[in-house]
Amino acid sequence: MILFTVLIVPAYGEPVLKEDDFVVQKFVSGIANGPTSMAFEGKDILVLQKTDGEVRLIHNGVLQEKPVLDENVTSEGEQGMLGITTVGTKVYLYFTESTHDGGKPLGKRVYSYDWNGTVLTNKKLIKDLWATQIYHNGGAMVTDLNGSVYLVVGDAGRYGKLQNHPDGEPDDTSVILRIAPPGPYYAMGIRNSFGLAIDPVTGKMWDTENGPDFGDEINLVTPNFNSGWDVIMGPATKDELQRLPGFPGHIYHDPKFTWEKPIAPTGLSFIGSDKFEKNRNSLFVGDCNNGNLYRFQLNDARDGFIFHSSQLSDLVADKNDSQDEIIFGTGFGCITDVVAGSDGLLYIVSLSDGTIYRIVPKSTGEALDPPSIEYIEILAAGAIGIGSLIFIIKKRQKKIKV
Ligand SMILES: [Ca+2]
Ligand SMILES: [Ca+2]
Ligand SMILES: [Ca+2]
Repeated sequence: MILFTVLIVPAYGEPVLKEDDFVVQKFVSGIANGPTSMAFEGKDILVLQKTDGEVRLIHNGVLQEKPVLDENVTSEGEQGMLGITTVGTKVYLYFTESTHDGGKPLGKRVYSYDWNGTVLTNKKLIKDLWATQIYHNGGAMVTDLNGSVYLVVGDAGRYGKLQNHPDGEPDDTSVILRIAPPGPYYAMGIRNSFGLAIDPVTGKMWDTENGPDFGDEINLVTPNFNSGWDVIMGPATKDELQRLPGFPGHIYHDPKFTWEKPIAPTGLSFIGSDKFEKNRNSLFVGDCNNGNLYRFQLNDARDGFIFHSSQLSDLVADKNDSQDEIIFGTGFGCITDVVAGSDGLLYIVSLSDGTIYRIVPKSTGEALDPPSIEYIEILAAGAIGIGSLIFIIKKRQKKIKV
């Protein structure tokens, strides 16, 4: 006698969008070991795995089994394979390198590689940062409109001049560094950050910054920016401004938006494509604590935000303020990256779900390339005689629902 049951395992933690004009698709799931960041090379996607130091390829919407690179990383806390950006076929990676995965730390390092369509080759050391800490290593990288590459590094537990203390020599902590071509500190006074973005219209840089138990921020990062840590987090008081020793040549600016209660903001992105025509004047921001995707409306000068709610017009989400106006979607788990794709769609990397979600305007219909794909796990369990077998079949199906 054969018993055979088929179960369709329901998808876990499905994201929901607040607007009917868009749908969210599970683009690729089953990314093991904590996806932290992704980047496009043409239509291909390179995605980083935090804890094993692998870079995986998504080709035609399918996660390829063999990694295109496998580095040795420490991964405790906020260490691991952390940041990626590209300049043509040149790929820059930032990670906490070690003797072997989980082994003795060697340093926070940026390497460049060449992408040949199959693997990352020609590894070259670009920047060796002095030490790796369990927390506040930063990680996000970005390329500006001129092709210059930037990296954000957190305070790594240091308290010197770069953290707005009177003493303690600069040591490449709490900064945004121009990595290629090498340049002076672009910004300092940053506690920690997981997000950098370039406005495709103005070319200006924006970041997210993580406060301690208050004061998560979104900043417009002008050249020689001082973000204020560890004297100031969130908008400055007069007293704090007076106490700020500052750093030569660097100018303090308040954030463009602050959360009083921590949300752990991470990746952020503008999207300039025709497919998001109504959102070209928006900045999308992800968080890790609540699984929210936020959308901020830019002002005409694109140097700040517009709010309709009086609660948010003071540029602070105080702990009892409604955030309805800025929440675009929920249920994404711990978002680590938000990326405008080369196909004009918006991609959301979820570390906790091991998934890349994709946001598609309904108006674009099904005529998308590559077609959206979802994985449905069918668990087929059968008992045959005295033995039993469990088959897990991953069946790929084209998703037609738009
Ligand atoms: Ca590895
Ligand atoms: Ca700040
Ligand atoms: Ca407020």
